Amino acid sequence: MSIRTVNTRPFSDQKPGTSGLRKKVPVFRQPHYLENFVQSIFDSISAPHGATLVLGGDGRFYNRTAIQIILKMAAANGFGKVLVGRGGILSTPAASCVIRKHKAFGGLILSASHNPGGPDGDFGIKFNSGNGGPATESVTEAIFARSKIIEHYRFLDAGDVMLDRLGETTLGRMRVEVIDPVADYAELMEALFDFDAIRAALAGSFRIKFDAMHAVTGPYAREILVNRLGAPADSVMNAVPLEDFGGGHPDPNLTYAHDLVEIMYGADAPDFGAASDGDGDRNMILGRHFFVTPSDSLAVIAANATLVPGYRQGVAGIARSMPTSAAADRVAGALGIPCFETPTGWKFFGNLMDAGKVTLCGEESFGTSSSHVREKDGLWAVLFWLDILAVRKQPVETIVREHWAKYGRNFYSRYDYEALPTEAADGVMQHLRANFSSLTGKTFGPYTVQTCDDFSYTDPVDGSISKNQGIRILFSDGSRIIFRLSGTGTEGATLRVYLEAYEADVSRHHLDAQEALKELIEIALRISELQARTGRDQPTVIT
Ligand code: VG1
Ligand code: CO
Repeated sequence: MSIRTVNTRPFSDQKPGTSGLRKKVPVFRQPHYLENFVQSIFDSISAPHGATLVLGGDGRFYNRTAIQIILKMAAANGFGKVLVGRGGILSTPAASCVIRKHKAFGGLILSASHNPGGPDGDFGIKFNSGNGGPATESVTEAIFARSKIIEHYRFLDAGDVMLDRLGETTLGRMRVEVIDPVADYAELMEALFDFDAIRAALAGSFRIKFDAMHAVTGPYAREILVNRLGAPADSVMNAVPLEDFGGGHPDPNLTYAHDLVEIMYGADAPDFGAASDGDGDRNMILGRHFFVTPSDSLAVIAANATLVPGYRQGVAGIARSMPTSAAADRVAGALGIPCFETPTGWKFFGNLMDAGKVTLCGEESFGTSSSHVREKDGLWAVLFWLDILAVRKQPVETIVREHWAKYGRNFYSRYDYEALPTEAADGVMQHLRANFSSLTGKTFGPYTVQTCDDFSYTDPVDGSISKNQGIRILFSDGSRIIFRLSGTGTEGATLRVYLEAYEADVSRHHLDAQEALKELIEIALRISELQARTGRDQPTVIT
Protein backbone atom coordinates (compact mmCIF):
# COMPACT_ATOMS: atom_id res chain seq x y z
CA MET A 1 0.00 0.00 0.00
CA SER A 2 1.53 3.29 -1.00
CA ILE A 3 0.47 6.89 -1.08
CA ARG A 4 0.63 8.48 -4.50
CA THR A 5 0.68 12.15 -5.37
CA VAL A 6 -1.33 12.36 -8.57
CA ASN A 7 -0.80 15.23 -11.00
CA THR A 8 -4.01 16.88 -12.09
CA ARG A 9 -5.41 19.97 -13.80
CA PRO A 10 -8.16 22.12 -12.32
CA PHE A 11 -11.75 22.14 -13.56
CA SER A 12 -13.35 25.55 -13.63
CA ASP A 13 -16.88 24.54 -12.64
CA GLN A 14 -16.54 23.39 -9.03
CA LYS A 15 -18.32 26.29 -7.37
CA PRO A 16 -20.45 24.98 -4.49
CA GLY A 17 -24.10 26.09 -4.67
CA THR A 18 -26.82 26.42 -2.03
CA SER A 19 -25.94 22.98 -0.68
CA GLY A 20 -22.51 21.87 -1.90
CA LEU A 21 -21.33 20.85 -5.36
CA ARG A 22 -24.06 19.33 -7.53
CA LYS A 23 -23.51 18.04 -11.06
CA LYS A 24 -24.69 15.34 -13.40
CA VAL A 25 -23.17 11.92 -12.72
CA PRO A 26 -21.23 11.93 -16.04
CA VAL A 27 -19.54 15.17 -14.92
CA PHE A 28 -18.52 13.56 -11.62
CA ARG A 29 -17.24 10.48 -13.47
CA GLN A 30 -14.69 12.43 -15.49
CA PRO A 31 -11.17 11.37 -14.52
CA HIS A 32 -9.92 13.38 -11.49
CA TYR A 33 -13.16 15.36 -11.11
CA LEU A 34 -14.28 14.03 -7.73
CA GLU A 35 -10.69 13.68 -6.54
CA ASN A 36 -9.92 17.33 -7.34
CA PHE A 37 -12.90 18.57 -5.37
CA VAL A 38 -12.22 16.32 -2.39
CA GLN A 39 -8.57 17.39 -2.30
CA SER A 40 -9.68 21.03 -2.54
CA ILE A 41 -11.82 20.44 0.53
CA PHE A 42 -8.98 18.74 2.43
CA ASP A 43 -6.60 21.55 1.44
CA SER A 44 -9.02 24.21 2.72
CA ILE A 45 -10.23 22.91 6.08
CA SER A 46 -6.94 22.52 8.00
CA ALA A 47 -7.89 19.27 9.70
CA PRO A 48 -5.27 18.28 12.28
CA HIS A 49 -3.29 15.09 11.60
CA GLY A 50 -5.23 12.09 12.88
CA ALA A 51 -8.61 13.84 12.78
CA THR A 52 -11.90 11.94 12.53
CA LEU A 53 -14.17 12.32 9.52
CA VAL A 54 -17.77 11.15 9.03
CA LEU A 55 -18.69 9.84 5.59
CA GLY A 56 -21.96 8.73 4.02
CA GLY A 57 -24.54 9.53 1.42
CA ASP A 58 -28.08 9.03 0.27
CA GLY A 59 -27.31 5.80 -1.59
CA ARG A 60 -27.85 7.14 -5.06
CA PHE A 61 -25.96 5.87 -8.10
CA TYR A 62 -22.17 6.50 -7.74
CA ASN A 63 -22.42 6.69 -3.92
CA ARG A 64 -20.42 3.51 -3.33
CA THR A 65 -17.75 4.35 -5.90
CA ALA A 66 -17.32 7.84 -4.46
CA ILE A 67 -17.09 6.49 -0.90
CA GLN A 68 -14.21 4.17 -1.85
CA ILE A 69 -12.35 7.01 -3.56
CA ILE A 70 -12.84 9.37 -0.62
CA LEU A 71 -11.73 6.74 1.93
CA LYS A 72 -8.46 6.25 0.07
CA MET A 73 -7.93 10.00 -0.21
CA ALA A 74 -8.71 10.53 3.49
CA ALA A 75 -6.11 7.88 4.37
CA ALA A 76 -3.55 9.57 2.10
CA ASN A 77 -4.31 12.97 3.65
CA GLY A 78 -3.56 12.00 7.22
CA PHE A 79 -7.02 11.45 8.71
CA GLY A 80 -6.88 9.08 11.69
CA LYS A 81 -10.36 7.65 11.46
CA VAL A 82 -13.43 7.65 9.25
CA LEU A 83 -16.88 6.73 10.50
CA VAL A 84 -18.83 5.50 7.50
CA GLY A 85 -22.46 4.42 7.42
CA ARG A 86 -23.07 0.77 6.51
CA GLY A 87 -23.40 0.41 2.75
CA GLY A 88 -22.14 3.99 2.48
CA ILE A 89 -25.50 5.24 3.76
CA LEU A 90 -26.17 8.20 6.04
CA SER A 91 -29.12 10.53 5.69
CA THR A 92 -28.11 14.20 5.85
CA PRO A 93 -29.58 14.75 9.36
CA ALA A 94 -28.08 11.45 10.58
CA ALA A 95 -24.65 12.53 9.28
CA SER A 96 -25.03 15.78 11.21
CA CYS A 97 -26.05 13.84 14.32
CA VAL A 98 -23.06 11.45 14.02
CA ILE A 99 -20.55 14.31 13.52
CA ARG A 100 -21.82 16.00 16.69
CA LYS A 101 -22.17 12.89 18.84
CA HIS A 102 -18.72 11.51 18.00
CA LYS A 103 -17.09 14.97 18.06
CA ALA A 104 -15.67 14.43 14.58
CA PHE A 105 -13.69 17.16 12.86
CA GLY A 106 -16.34 17.21 10.14
CA GLY A 107 -17.97 15.09 7.51
CA LEU A 108 -18.51 14.60 3.82
CA ILE A 109 -22.11 14.06 2.72
CA LEU A 110 -22.75 12.63 -0.72
CA SER A 111 -26.12 13.69 -2.03
CA ALA A 112 -27.98 15.68 -4.61
CA SER A 113 -30.97 15.76 -2.26
CA HIS A 114 -34.26 15.68 -4.16
CA ASN A 115 -32.72 15.73 -7.65
CA PRO A 116 -33.22 12.51 -9.64
CA GLY A 117 -30.44 9.89 -9.51
CA GLY A 118 -29.04 7.20 -11.79
CA PRO A 119 -26.24 7.11 -14.41
CA ASP A 120 -27.63 10.25 -16.08
CA GLY A 121 -29.05 11.76 -12.91
CA ASP A 122 -27.43 14.05 -10.38
CA PHE A 123 -24.74 13.58 -7.76
CA GLY A 124 -23.41 15.91 -5.12
CA ILE A 125 -20.96 16.35 -2.29
CA LYS A 126 -20.61 18.80 0.55
CA PHE A 127 -18.45 19.33 3.60
CA ASN A 128 -20.00 19.78 7.04
CA SER A 129 -18.00 21.20 9.93
CA GLY A 130 -17.56 19.93 13.47
CA ASN A 131 -20.83 21.52 14.58
CA GLY A 132 -22.57 19.15 12.14
CA GLY A 133 -23.65 21.93 9.80
CA PRO A 134 -22.86 22.84 6.21
CA ALA A 135 -19.60 24.77 5.85
CA THR A 136 -20.03 28.52 6.03
CA GLU A 137 -19.71 30.66 2.91
CA SER A 138 -16.10 31.62 3.69
CA VAL A 139 -15.12 27.94 3.75
CA THR A 140 -17.00 27.05 0.56
CA GLU A 141 -15.40 30.05 -1.16
CA ALA A 142 -11.96 28.86 -0.06
CA ILE A 143 -12.73 25.38 -1.45
CA PHE A 144 -13.79 26.87 -4.78
CA ALA A 145 -10.69 29.08 -4.94
CA ARG A 146 -8.51 26.05 -4.27
CA SER A 147 -10.30 23.97 -6.93
CA LYS A 148 -9.29 26.53 -9.55
CA ILE A 149 -5.55 26.13 -8.98
CA ILE A 150 -5.19 22.55 -7.78
CA GLU A 151 -2.26 20.63 -9.29
CA HIS A 152 -2.08 17.40 -7.25
CA TYR A 153 -4.14 15.16 -5.07
CA ARG A 154 -3.12 12.42 -2.67
CA PHE A 155 -4.37 8.87 -3.02
CA LEU A 156 -3.69 5.60 -1.21
CA ASP A 157 -3.35 2.61 -3.50
CA ALA A 158 -5.30 -0.03 -1.62
CA GLY A 159 -8.16 -2.46 -2.07
CA ASP A 160 -11.75 -1.44 -1.44
CA VAL A 161 -13.13 -1.36 2.10
CA MET A 162 -15.99 -3.76 2.91
CA LEU A 163 -18.88 -1.44 3.59
CA ASP A 164 -21.63 -3.94 4.33
CA ARG A 165 -20.51 -5.31 7.67
CA LEU A 166 -20.37 -3.32 10.90
CA GLY A 167 -16.99 -3.04 12.58
CA GLU A 168 -13.52 -1.63 12.27
CA THR A 169 -10.85 -2.19 9.62
CA THR A 170 -7.78 -0.22 8.61
CA LEU A 171 -6.79 1.49 5.42
CA GLY A 172 -3.06 2.23 5.56
CA ARG A 173 -2.66 3.95 8.94
CA MET A 174 -6.28 5.12 9.05
CA ARG A 175 -9.04 3.30 10.91
CA VAL A 176 -12.37 2.82 9.15
CA GLU A 177 -15.39 2.09 11.31
CA VAL A 178 -18.54 0.96 9.54
CA ILE A 179 -21.42 2.12 11.74
CA ASP A 180 -25.15 1.44 11.82
CA PRO A 181 -26.51 4.47 9.94
CA VAL A 182 -29.74 4.56 11.96
CA ALA A 183 -28.75 3.83 15.59
CA ASP A 184 -27.35 7.20 16.77
CA TYR A 185 -30.11 9.09 15.01
CA ALA A 186 -32.93 6.92 16.38
CA GLU A 187 -31.51 7.32 19.90
CA LEU A 188 -31.52 11.12 19.51
CA MET A 189 -35.16 11.06 18.35
CA GLU A 190 -36.15 8.98 21.39
CA ALA A 191 -34.51 11.59 23.60
CA LEU A 192 -36.55 14.44 22.08
CA PHE A 193 -40.04 13.01 21.62
CA ASP A 194 -42.59 11.22 23.76
CA PHE A 195 -42.41 7.81 22.10
CA ASP A 196 -44.84 6.35 24.67
CA ALA A 197 -47.54 8.86 23.76
CA ILE A 198 -47.06 8.32 20.02
CA ARG A 199 -47.02 4.55 20.51
CA ALA A 200 -50.29 4.76 22.44
CA ALA A 201 -51.92 6.79 19.66
CA LEU A 202 -50.76 4.31 17.02
CA ALA A 203 -52.08 1.42 19.09
CA GLY A 204 -55.53 3.00 18.83
CA SER A 205 -57.37 4.10 15.71
CA PHE A 206 -54.79 6.70 14.60
CA ARG A 207 -53.33 5.76 11.22
CA ILE A 208 -50.30 7.14 9.37
CA LYS A 209 -48.61 6.80 5.98
CA PHE A 210 -45.00 7.75 5.37
CA ASP A 211 -43.59 7.83 1.84
CA ALA A 212 -39.82 7.27 1.75
CA MET A 213 -39.88 7.72 -2.05
CA HIS A 214 -37.32 4.89 -2.49
CA ALA A 215 -34.75 7.21 -0.97
CA VAL A 216 -32.60 7.18 2.14
CA THR A 217 -35.28 7.52 4.85
CA GLY A 218 -36.71 4.03 4.21
CA PRO A 219 -34.53 2.25 6.79
CA TYR A 220 -34.83 5.16 9.26
CA ALA A 221 -38.62 5.28 9.01
CA ARG A 222 -38.92 1.50 9.37
CA GLU A 223 -36.78 1.43 12.47
CA ILE A 224 -38.40 4.42 14.14
CA LEU A 225 -42.04 4.34 13.02
CA VAL A 226 -42.53 0.58 12.73
CA ASN A 227 -40.02 -1.11 15.07
CA ARG A 228 -39.89 1.45 17.85
CA LEU A 229 -43.32 3.10 17.64
CA GLY A 230 -45.34 0.08 16.59
CA ALA A 231 -46.96 1.45 13.42
CA PRO A 232 -48.14 -1.32 11.05
CA ALA A 233 -45.44 -2.25 8.51
CA ASP A 234 -47.48 -0.86 5.60
CA SER A 235 -47.40 2.58 7.22
CA VAL A 236 -44.09 3.09 5.42
CA MET A 237 -44.32 2.99 1.64
CA ASN A 238 -41.56 2.93 -0.99
CA ALA A 239 -39.25 1.98 1.88
CA VAL A 240 -36.49 0.26 -0.08
CA PRO A 241 -33.78 2.75 -1.10
CA LEU A 242 -32.90 2.42 -4.79
CA GLU A 243 -29.93 3.89 -6.64
CA ASP A 244 -32.24 5.72 -9.04
CA PHE A 245 -35.12 6.19 -6.56
CA GLY A 246 -37.20 3.91 -8.78
CA GLY A 247 -36.93 6.42 -11.61
CA GLY A 248 -38.77 9.00 -9.52
CA HIS A 249 -38.01 12.49 -8.38
CA PRO A 250 -37.53 12.14 -4.61
CA ASP A 251 -38.94 15.55 -3.78
CA PRO A 252 -41.68 15.57 -1.15
CA ASN A 253 -44.21 17.98 -2.57
CA LEU A 254 -47.71 17.74 -4.01
CA THR A 255 -46.35 17.18 -7.53
CA TYR A 256 -43.72 14.52 -7.00
CA ALA A 257 -45.07 12.62 -3.98
CA HIS A 258 -48.22 11.83 -5.96
CA ASP A 259 -48.62 8.25 -4.64
CA LEU A 260 -48.93 9.57 -1.12
CA VAL A 261 -51.09 12.52 -2.14
CA GLU A 262 -53.57 10.16 -3.79
CA ILE A 263 -53.83 8.11 -0.62
CA MET A 264 -54.19 11.17 1.63
CA TYR A 265 -56.90 12.70 -0.58
CA GLY A 266 -58.65 9.39 -1.26
CA ALA A 267 -61.54 7.67 0.48
CA ASP A 268 -60.47 6.11 3.78
CA ALA A 269 -57.39 8.32 4.00
CA PRO A 270 -55.16 7.87 7.07
CA ASP A 271 -55.07 10.60 9.74
CA PHE A 272 -51.55 11.72 8.95
CA GLY A 273 -49.28 11.51 5.92
CA ALA A 274 -45.69 12.55 5.35
CA ALA A 275 -42.85 12.15 2.91
CA SER A 276 -39.13 12.85 2.83
CA ASP A 277 -36.61 13.52 0.07
CA GLY A 278 -33.53 11.82 -1.41
CA ASP A 279 -31.25 12.53 1.55
CA GLY A 280 -33.87 12.67 4.30
CA ASP A 281 -33.66 16.33 5.22
CA ARG A 282 -36.96 17.55 3.74
CA ASN A 283 -40.48 16.78 4.85
CA MET A 284 -44.02 17.20 3.61
CA ILE A 285 -46.84 17.08 6.15
CA LEU A 286 -50.40 16.13 5.22
CA GLY A 287 -53.58 15.58 7.16
CA ARG A 288 -56.62 13.77 5.82
CA HIS A 289 -57.46 15.70 2.64
CA PHE A 290 -55.28 18.51 3.88
CA PHE A 291 -51.85 19.94 2.99
CA VAL A 292 -49.75 21.85 5.50
CA THR A 293 -47.44 24.36 3.83
CA PRO A 294 -43.86 24.11 5.11
CA SER A 295 -44.04 27.73 6.32
CA ASP A 296 -47.19 26.95 8.33
CA SER A 297 -45.61 23.74 9.61
CA LEU A 298 -42.72 25.72 11.14
CA ALA A 299 -45.18 28.14 12.75
CA VAL A 300 -47.38 25.35 14.18
CA ILE A 301 -44.34 23.51 15.52
CA ALA A 302 -43.11 26.70 17.19
CA ALA A 303 -46.51 27.47 18.70
CA ASN A 304 -46.84 23.93 20.10
CA ALA A 305 -43.21 23.27 20.99
CA THR A 306 -43.66 23.10 24.75
CA LEU A 307 -46.01 20.11 24.34
CA VAL A 308 -42.97 18.08 23.29
CA PRO A 309 -40.45 16.82 25.90
CA GLY A 310 -37.28 18.00 24.12
CA TYR A 311 -38.67 21.55 23.86
CA ARG A 312 -40.53 21.79 27.17
CA GLN A 313 -38.31 24.68 28.34
CA GLY A 314 -39.37 26.76 25.36
CA VAL A 315 -37.82 28.11 22.22
CA ALA A 316 -34.94 30.64 22.34
CA GLY A 317 -35.69 32.04 18.91
CA ILE A 318 -36.81 31.10 15.41
CA ALA A 319 -34.98 31.53 12.12
CA ARG A 320 -36.48 31.28 8.67
CA SER A 321 -35.06 31.80 5.22
CA MET A 322 -36.07 35.06 3.56
CA PRO A 323 -38.54 33.55 1.05
CA THR A 324 -40.27 31.51 3.79
CA SER A 325 -43.60 33.03 4.84
CA ALA A 326 -43.80 35.24 7.89
CA ALA A 327 -46.19 32.83 9.69
CA ALA A 328 -43.40 31.94 12.13
CA ASP A 329 -42.70 35.63 12.80
CA ARG A 330 -46.21 35.99 14.23
CA VAL A 331 -45.66 33.10 16.62
CA ALA A 332 -42.28 34.53 17.65
CA GLY A 333 -43.97 37.88 18.24
CA ALA A 334 -46.61 36.29 20.45
CA LEU A 335 -43.99 34.35 22.39
CA GLY A 336 -41.76 37.41 22.75
CA ILE A 337 -38.77 35.68 21.17
CA PRO A 338 -36.59 36.86 18.25
CA CYS A 339 -37.19 35.76 14.66
CA PHE A 340 -34.25 35.91 12.24
CA GLU A 341 -34.51 36.18 8.46
CA THR A 342 -31.58 34.53 6.66
CA PRO A 343 -30.65 33.85 3.03
CA THR A 344 -31.75 30.54 1.51
CA GLY A 345 -29.74 27.47 2.52
CA TRP A 346 -29.14 25.75 5.82
CA LYS A 347 -25.59 27.04 6.27
CA PHE A 348 -26.90 30.37 7.55
CA PHE A 349 -28.71 28.83 10.53
CA GLY A 350 -25.60 27.22 12.05
CA ASN A 351 -24.06 30.33 13.61
CA LEU A 352 -27.39 31.36 15.16
CA MET A 353 -27.87 27.92 16.70
CA ASP A 354 -24.25 27.64 17.89
CA ALA A 355 -24.70 30.99 19.62
CA GLY A 356 -27.90 29.78 21.30
CA LYS A 357 -30.00 32.44 19.55
CA VAL A 358 -32.44 30.07 17.89
CA THR A 359 -33.94 26.68 18.63
CA LEU A 360 -36.19 26.17 15.58
CA CYS A 361 -35.61 27.00 11.94
CA GLY A 362 -37.22 26.35 8.62
CA GLU A 363 -37.49 27.02 4.92
CA GLU A 364 -40.46 27.13 2.58
CA SER A 365 -38.78 24.39 0.53
CA PHE A 366 -40.05 21.64 2.86
CA GLY A 367 -37.23 22.01 5.37
CA THR A 368 -37.69 22.24 9.14
CA SER A 369 -35.40 21.44 12.03
CA SER A 370 -33.99 22.49 15.36
CA SER A 371 -30.71 22.82 17.20
CA HIS A 372 -30.63 19.04 17.87
CA VAL A 373 -28.57 18.85 14.65
CA ARG A 374 -27.28 21.43 12.18
CA GLU A 375 -29.23 20.26 9.13
CA LYS A 376 -32.84 20.18 8.24
CA ASP A 377 -34.42 16.96 9.36
CA GLY A 378 -37.35 15.25 7.65
CA LEU A 379 -38.18 12.53 10.17
CA TRP A 380 -37.69 14.89 13.07
CA ALA A 381 -40.47 17.09 11.66
CA VAL A 382 -42.69 14.04 11.21
CA LEU A 383 -42.10 12.98 14.82
CA PHE A 384 -42.74 16.52 16.04
CA TRP A 385 -46.14 16.48 14.35
CA LEU A 386 -46.89 12.99 15.63
CA ASP A 387 -46.07 14.11 19.16
CA ILE A 388 -48.30 17.19 18.85
CA LEU A 389 -51.12 15.06 17.43
CA ALA A 390 -50.71 12.47 20.18
CA VAL A 391 -51.03 15.18 22.84
CA ARG A 392 -53.75 17.35 21.28
CA LYS A 393 -55.76 14.45 19.87
CA GLN A 394 -57.20 16.62 17.10
CA PRO A 395 -57.00 16.23 13.31
CA VAL A 396 -54.16 18.00 11.48
CA GLU A 397 -56.67 20.26 9.72
CA THR A 398 -58.25 21.43 12.97
CA ILE A 399 -54.86 22.25 14.47
CA VAL A 400 -53.88 24.33 11.45
CA ARG A 401 -57.25 26.11 11.19
CA GLU A 402 -57.14 26.99 14.88
CA HIS A 403 -53.62 28.29 14.31
CA TRP A 404 -54.81 30.54 11.47
CA ALA A 405 -57.74 31.77 13.54
CA LYS A 406 -55.33 32.86 16.26
CA TYR A 407 -52.43 34.25 14.21
CA GLY A 408 -53.96 34.93 10.78
CA ARG A 409 -53.19 33.00 7.62
CA ASN A 410 -50.18 33.61 5.39
CA PHE A 411 -51.30 32.42 1.96
CA TYR A 412 -48.21 31.14 0.22
CA SER A 413 -47.04 29.64 -3.03
CA ARG A 414 -43.83 29.17 -4.99
CA TYR A 415 -43.61 29.04 -8.79
CA ASP A 416 -40.53 27.32 -10.22
CA TYR A 417 -39.41 27.82 -13.81
CA GLU A 418 -36.86 25.06 -14.28
CA ALA A 419 -34.17 24.50 -16.91
CA LEU A 420 -34.42 27.98 -18.43
CA PRO A 421 -31.69 29.21 -20.74
CA THR A 422 -29.26 30.95 -18.36
CA GLU A 423 -29.36 34.22 -20.33
CA ALA A 424 -33.17 34.37 -20.14
CA ALA A 425 -33.20 33.81 -16.37
CA ASP A 426 -30.37 36.31 -15.83
CA GLY A 427 -32.28 38.72 -18.08
CA VAL A 428 -35.32 38.62 -15.80
CA MET A 429 -33.19 39.28 -12.73
CA GLN A 430 -31.27 42.12 -14.40
CA HIS A 431 -34.50 43.69 -15.57
CA LEU A 432 -35.85 43.55 -12.02
CA ARG A 433 -32.64 44.94 -10.51
CA ALA A 434 -32.64 47.79 -12.98
CA ASN A 435 -36.26 48.70 -12.34
CA PHE A 436 -37.30 47.80 -8.83
CA SER A 437 -36.47 51.16 -7.29
CA SER A 438 -39.06 52.83 -9.54
CA LEU A 439 -41.80 50.56 -8.16
CA THR A 440 -41.86 52.07 -4.68
CA GLY A 441 -45.17 53.78 -4.01
CA LYS A 442 -46.87 52.28 -7.06
CA THR A 443 -50.32 50.77 -6.64
CA PHE A 444 -51.50 47.57 -8.33
CA GLY A 445 -55.18 46.94 -7.56
CA PRO A 446 -55.41 46.54 -3.78
CA TYR A 447 -51.62 46.35 -3.39
CA THR A 448 -49.25 49.27 -2.87
CA VAL A 449 -45.51 48.72 -3.08
CA GLN A 450 -43.81 49.84 0.13
CA THR A 451 -40.19 49.00 -0.67
CA CYS A 452 -38.09 46.85 -2.96
CA ASP A 453 -34.57 45.60 -2.45
CA ASP A 454 -32.05 42.91 -3.26
CA PHE A 455 -31.85 41.02 0.02
CA SER A 456 -28.59 41.35 1.91
CA TYR A 457 -27.82 39.57 5.18
CA THR A 458 -25.37 40.46 7.89
CA ASP A 459 -24.70 37.48 10.13
CA PRO A 460 -25.48 38.67 13.69
CA VAL A 461 -22.79 36.37 15.10
CA ASP A 462 -19.72 36.80 12.88
CA GLY A 463 -20.69 39.93 10.95
CA SER A 464 -20.16 38.33 7.53
CA ILE A 465 -22.26 39.82 4.75
CA SER A 466 -24.09 37.92 1.99
CA LYS A 467 -25.40 40.11 -0.80
CA ASN A 468 -27.78 39.66 -3.76
CA GLN A 469 -29.88 36.96 -2.11
CA GLY A 470 -33.09 37.70 -4.01
CA ILE A 471 -35.26 40.60 -5.17
CA ARG A 472 -37.97 41.47 -2.67
CA ILE A 473 -41.06 43.47 -3.52
CA LEU A 474 -42.72 44.31 -0.23
CA PHE A 475 -46.28 45.65 -0.12
CA SER A 476 -47.74 47.87 2.55
CA ASP A 477 -50.13 45.15 3.82
CA GLY A 478 -47.28 42.69 4.41
CA SER A 479 -47.73 40.80 1.14
CA ARG A 480 -44.53 39.93 -0.71
CA ILE A 481 -43.24 38.86 -4.10
CA ILE A 482 -39.71 37.48 -4.26
CA PHE A 483 -37.59 36.51 -7.25
CA ARG A 484 -34.52 34.33 -6.82
CA LEU A 485 -32.29 32.09 -8.91
CA SER A 486 -31.80 28.56 -7.61
CA GLY A 487 -28.35 27.43 -6.52
CA THR A 488 -29.00 23.68 -6.70
CA GLY A 489 -30.03 22.97 -10.30
CA THR A 490 -27.79 21.14 -12.73
CA GLU A 491 -29.48 22.10 -15.99
CA GLY A 492 -29.63 25.70 -17.22
CA ALA A 493 -31.10 28.06 -14.64
CA THR A 494 -34.11 27.75 -12.36
CA LEU A 495 -36.03 30.90 -11.50
CA ARG A 496 -38.17 30.84 -8.38
CA VAL A 497 -41.02 33.25 -7.73
CA TYR A 498 -42.32 33.29 -4.16
CA LEU A 499 -45.72 34.78 -3.33
CA GLU A 500 -47.20 35.58 0.04
CA ALA A 501 -50.33 37.40 1.22
CA TYR A 502 -51.41 37.86 4.82
CA GLU A 503 -55.07 37.43 5.76
CA ALA A 504 -56.35 38.17 9.25
CA ASP A 505 -60.02 37.67 8.35
CA VAL A 506 -61.11 34.13 9.34
CA SER A 507 -64.00 34.19 6.87
CA ARG A 508 -61.42 34.16 4.07
CA HIS A 509 -59.18 31.40 5.44
CA HIS A 510 -61.01 28.68 3.51
CA LEU A 511 -59.82 30.14 0.19
CA ASP A 512 -57.54 28.14 -2.03
CA ALA A 513 -54.00 29.62 -1.98
CA GLN A 514 -53.88 30.00 -5.78
CA GLU A 515 -57.18 31.86 -5.65
CA ALA A 516 -56.05 34.11 -2.81
CA LEU A 517 -52.75 34.86 -4.56
CA LYS A 518 -54.15 35.37 -8.05
CA GLU A 519 -53.60 39.11 -8.23
CA LEU A 520 -50.11 38.90 -6.76
CA ILE A 521 -49.16 36.30 -9.37
CA GLU A 522 -50.37 38.60 -12.12
CA ILE A 523 -48.37 41.49 -10.66
CA ALA A 524 -45.26 39.31 -10.45
CA LEU A 525 -45.54 38.28 -14.09
CA ARG A 526 -46.18 41.84 -15.23
CA ILE A 527 -43.32 43.43 -13.27
CA SER A 528 -40.78 40.78 -14.26
CA GLU A 529 -41.79 40.41 -17.94
CA LEU A 530 -41.15 36.75 -17.20
CA GLN A 531 -43.31 35.28 -19.94
CA ALA A 532 -41.86 37.42 -22.73
CA ARG A 533 -38.29 36.99 -21.51
CA THR A 534 -38.40 33.22 -20.98
CA GLY A 535 -41.09 32.12 -23.41
CA ARG A 536 -42.77 30.18 -20.60
CA ASP A 537 -46.50 30.52 -20.01
CA GLN A 538 -46.58 28.11 -17.10
CA PRO A 539 -44.18 27.26 -14.29
CA THR A 540 -42.67 23.77 -14.19
CA VAL A 541 -43.77 23.17 -10.61
CA ILE A 542 -46.10 25.03 -8.27
CA THR A 543 -45.78 24.33 -4.56
C1 VG1 B 1 -33.16 24.70 -2.64
C2 VG1 B 1 -34.16 25.30 -1.67
C3 VG1 B 1 -33.44 25.71 -0.39
C4 VG1 B 1 -32.71 24.48 0.20
C5 VG1 B 1 -31.79 23.89 -0.85
C6 VG1 B 1 -31.13 22.60 -0.38
O1 VG1 B 1 -32.18 25.65 -2.96
O2 VG1 B 1 -34.82 26.39 -2.24
O3 VG1 B 1 -34.39 26.22 0.51
O4 VG1 B 1 -31.97 24.84 1.33
O5 VG1 B 1 -32.52 23.58 -2.03
O6 VG1 B 1 -32.11 21.64 -0.12
P1 VG1 B 1 -32.22 26.53 -4.29
O7 VG1 B 1 -30.96 27.33 -4.29
O8 VG1 B 1 -32.34 25.56 -5.43
O9 VG1 B 1 -33.46 27.37 -4.18
V1 VG1 B 1 -31.79 20.00 -0.20
O10 VG1 B 1 -33.01 19.21 0.39
O11 VG1 B 1 -30.42 20.00 -0.89
O12 VG1 B 1 -30.88 19.48 0.88
CO1 CO C 1 -32.49 17.23 0.76
